[in-house]
Amino acid sequence: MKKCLICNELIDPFMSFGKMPIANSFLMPNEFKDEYFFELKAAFCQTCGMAQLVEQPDKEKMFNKNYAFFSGTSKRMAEHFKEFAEHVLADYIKSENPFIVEIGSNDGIMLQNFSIKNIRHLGIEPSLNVAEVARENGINTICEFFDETVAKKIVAQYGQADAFLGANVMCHIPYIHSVIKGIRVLLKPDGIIIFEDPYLGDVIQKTSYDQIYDEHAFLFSVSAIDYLFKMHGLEVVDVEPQVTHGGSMRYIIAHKGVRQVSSRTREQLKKEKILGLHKQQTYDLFRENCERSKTGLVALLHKIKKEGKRVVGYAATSKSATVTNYCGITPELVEFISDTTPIKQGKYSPGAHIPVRGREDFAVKYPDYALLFGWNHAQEIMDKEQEFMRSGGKWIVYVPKVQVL
Ligand code: JHZ
Ligand code: SAH
Repeated sequence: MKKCLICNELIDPFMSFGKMPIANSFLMPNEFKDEYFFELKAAFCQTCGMAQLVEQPDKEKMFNKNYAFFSGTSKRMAEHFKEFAEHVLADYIKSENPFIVEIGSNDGIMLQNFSIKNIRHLGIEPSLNVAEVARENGINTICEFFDETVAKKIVAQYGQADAFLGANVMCHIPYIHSVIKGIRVLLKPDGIIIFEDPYLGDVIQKTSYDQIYDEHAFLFSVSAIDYLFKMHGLEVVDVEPQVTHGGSMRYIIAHKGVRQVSSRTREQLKKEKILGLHKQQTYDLFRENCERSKTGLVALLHKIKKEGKRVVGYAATSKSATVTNYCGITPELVEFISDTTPIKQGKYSPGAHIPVRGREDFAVKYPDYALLFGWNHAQEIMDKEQEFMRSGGKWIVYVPKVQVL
């Protein structure tokens, strides 16, 4: 049995999704034979309540100079991070010359909102290609994996931070204790930690099992995050549910005793109890829901294939690696995946080896169905694909249930 990454107690997986590749490793046919796979197993710790992967590939295999996810591909997300940055400045920053630090800053989608106002900032981004996009836009970025050692270097060079921010990155880091020790060194005594990640409650309620893939070492809940930060003399003082990425939670954390804990935090903790996030049987039920979703999607794709209709995937998301590999979706069922990211185009999807092509190929001859792998961007995508729908094209979605729209 494996040990919990948070509290070191024994954990037992509640489900295996089978062999999985690196979700953001798009490849060429000559690379198929050496493709890396690991077993994607998820567990829930009965002691501290943290949902986590049992095995995760080395960080350099996932985050490197060829990282395929560029945050700027979604306009809606750029607006979201503008609002995030404005909220931080309006409600949490008091000092005159603040210093803002963000980990997992990627192409600078969030920090650009600080740099444009000439606010002192630093991004920490280990994937060199995306870090370089940020640097080209004048965003101060170091190319490192943040941990306690890096935190000490930052303090020596820049001094302590007023705010420590992160989006869709804290849940990616299995060595999270070192990250939190680093935050303690880096953060001013009255500083604030604000980060957001896909929320376990939404994943359970919507059976959005595709949030489980190599990069997501954890699926956070308020109770597990509070447990974890309290181990380090910090505490959750507020929470703000978000609609992004299919349902996320923003955590606002401070040194213990410095700020009042909001009633919203206590209410969310109560909701988690009602939802049964602390119970093993919730995860057993989730597994059954995943299996049902898989059976339904596979049956639908085979039925469409028999009718001689065309299906194209829409958005070669990281999440789609779990769906295609767990459900066994091959290029026979899904002709290609349309995606706007240049470095994914002309390559093949990890594991399932479905060709990835630019949006032009989607628009040149609309398919009968588009399988919406970017379901979390449904609004943004459907707004720009009106023509596809007018041509009679239909969407296939699988969250919260398999259906044709
Ligand atoms: P999207 C990534 O997940 C990885 P992914 C990571 N682990 C994470 O947690 C979240 O981001 C934050 C395409 N697209 O945002 C572009 C279109 O083609 O759901 C991208 O390839 N057309 C860090 O990969 C992909 O979708 C469009 O109109 O699951 C991004 O997918 C839009 C809006 C997107 O993230
Ligand atoms: N914050 C952006 C990017 C999320 S992608 C957004 O929400 O869109 C996750 C990013 O975290 C990747 O760019 C990856 O390179 C980075 N990352 C992974 N481990 C990290 C670590 N230890 N320290 C800092 N960044 C890390």
